[in-house]
Amino acid sequence: MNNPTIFSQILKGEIPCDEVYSDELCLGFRDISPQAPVHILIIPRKNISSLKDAEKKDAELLGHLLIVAGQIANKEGLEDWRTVINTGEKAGQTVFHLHLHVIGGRPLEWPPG
Ligand code: DGP
Repeated sequence: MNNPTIFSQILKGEIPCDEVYSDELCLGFRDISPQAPVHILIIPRKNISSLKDAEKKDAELLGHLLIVAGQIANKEGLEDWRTVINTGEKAGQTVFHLHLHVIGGRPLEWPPG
């Protein structure tokens, strides 16, 4: 069973967010602690803790999140951007509701820290 997180509360409207996108499958909003001029999170409405817990039946949903990432980046005027999914604590995941970061608006280094 997946524990509810702060993102569940955002989805329910219990905690406000700076929303940039919404549809029946996902919500996009600005990160509270932006690491670049554009830093947006896309979260599925379905409570999946992390990519470790995604199942084959989630394939269409996961594909949808990527398509939405491109649409949001386009709307934000980004020509180049990075999509990140941190999976697990040692990879930097702090909120255990699957989410995709869309980061851009400045040059991004590689490899990440
Ligand atoms: P990660 O480290 O990949 O689990 O990313 C979690 C992100 O969520 C982190 O960049 C900060 C952001 N975040 C945490 N709490 C909130 C919140 O209440 N509102 C918003 N907008 N972002 C949040």
